[in-house]
Amino acid sequence: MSKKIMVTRPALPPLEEFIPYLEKIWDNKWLTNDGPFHRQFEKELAEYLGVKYISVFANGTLALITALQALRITGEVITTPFSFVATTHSLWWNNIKPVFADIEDVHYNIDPAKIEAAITPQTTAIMPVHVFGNPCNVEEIQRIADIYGLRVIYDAAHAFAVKKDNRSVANWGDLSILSFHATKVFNTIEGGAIVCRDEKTKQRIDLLKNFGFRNETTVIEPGINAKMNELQAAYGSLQLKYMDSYIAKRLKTAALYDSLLKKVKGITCMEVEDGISHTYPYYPVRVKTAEYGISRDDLYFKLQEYDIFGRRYFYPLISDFPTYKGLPSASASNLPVAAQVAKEIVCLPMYAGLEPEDVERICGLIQQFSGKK
Ligand code: T4K
Repeated sequence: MSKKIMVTRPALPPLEEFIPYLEKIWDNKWLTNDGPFHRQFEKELAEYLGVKYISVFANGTLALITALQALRITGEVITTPFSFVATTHSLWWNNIKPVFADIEDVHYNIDPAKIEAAITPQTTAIMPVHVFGNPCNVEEIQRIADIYGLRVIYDAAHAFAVKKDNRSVANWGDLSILSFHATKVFNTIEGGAIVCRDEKTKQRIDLLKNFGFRNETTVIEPGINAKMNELQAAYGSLQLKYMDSYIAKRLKTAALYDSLLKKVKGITCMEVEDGISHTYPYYPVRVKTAEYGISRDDLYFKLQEYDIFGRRYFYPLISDFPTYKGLPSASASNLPVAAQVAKEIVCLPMYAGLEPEDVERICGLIQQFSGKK
C-alpha cells in the first residue's frame, strides 16, 4: 500500500520554536482582544506583503462578511461562480443579491467583458476572486468600476504574497480579503485578513470585528466577533519566518509538474503571465477528454486508486448549489465557460512538503492513464 497523497498538507513551523511564543502567552495571560502578538503580527504581515493597512481576522469568511459591512454594500454584487462557496455566502449573509458573470478561459477569473452587461441600477460592487492565485484583470475591472461608481472587493484568499509588477495584488480594489486557512500557502490554522487603503477604513474594520466597541461604554455600530486570537497571531508571526522557503519549494514543485506534464496530450497546465510572482497555492490542470482519452472524472478517480487525492476545485459551480441556482444569472446559458471549466479541472497535490519523487509518480500515472478507459 502506498502512502496517501492529499491535495495539500499544511506547512508547520518547528514545534520547539513555537514553545517560547506559548510561554509568553502563558506568562502574560492575554489570549485575545488586540493583544501584543495580534499587534506584532499585523505589523509584520503588512511589511511582508508590502501593504499599508491590514486587519487580521479569525478566518477568511468573516473577513469577507465584514468587508461588505465596512463599505456598506447593499443591493446586487457582481461576482464569479467559479470559487469556493464562501465568496457568495458572504453576500448572502449580508442580504446582498449575488449576480454571476462568466469567467475567462485561461485563468478562470471573472471575465471583465461580462461585467458591464450584468450591471443594473441596484449594483453597488464587484467581488472578483484571484482564482488559484492568478491575478484578475485588475486594470479593466477598475476601469469599469470607475465608470459606474462601483466598489471593488477582491477575494484574494488564494493570492497570499502574489505580486504583479513587483506590487502585492492585495493593493488593488477598495479592499482585498486573504485567507490563512490550514490549506492555504500561508496558514495560521484558521485565519484571514482585510487589506485596506487608509487608516480610517482600518479603524472601522477593527471596530466591526470587535462588536463595534469604541471603548468600554461606547458601541458605535453593530459589529461581530471576528478577532484573531493570540495563539493564531503568535503562530502566524513564526510562520512568516518560513514563508520564503515554503514558496520556493512550491515553485520548484510547479516547475517539475510543468516539465513532466507538458508532453501529455490533452492535459493543460496553468499559465502564469509575465510580471507575476506566483506562489502556487494550487496546481490545477485541465483535462480535454477528446485528446487525453479519458475524462477529468476518470482521471480523478483513477488517481485515487493509487492513493492520490486531488480535488475538483471548483466543481460544482457555486451557481449550481440549491441556494443560488434559482437566480437568473445562475443559468447554464449565462455561464458557459465556467460550466466547461468546472467539468475539466482538477487540482493535483501541491504543498511545500511534497517530494519530487511523489510528483514524478503522479505524472507517471497521468501519462500512463492517457487513452485508457
Ligand atoms: N474565498 C476563497 C476563494 C476560498 O478558497 C476560501 C477558502 C475562502 C474564501 C474562505 O476562507 P476561510 O474562511 O476558509 O479562511 C478548503 C478550506 O476549508 C477552505 O479554506 C478553502 N477556501 C477551500 C478551497 O478548501 P475543503 O472542504 O476542500 O477542505 P478539506 O478539509 O477537505 O481539506 C482539503 C485537504 O487538505 C484534505 O484532503 C487534507 C488537507 N488538510 C486539511 C486540513 C483542514 C490537512 O492536511 N490538514 C488540515 O488541517 O475546503
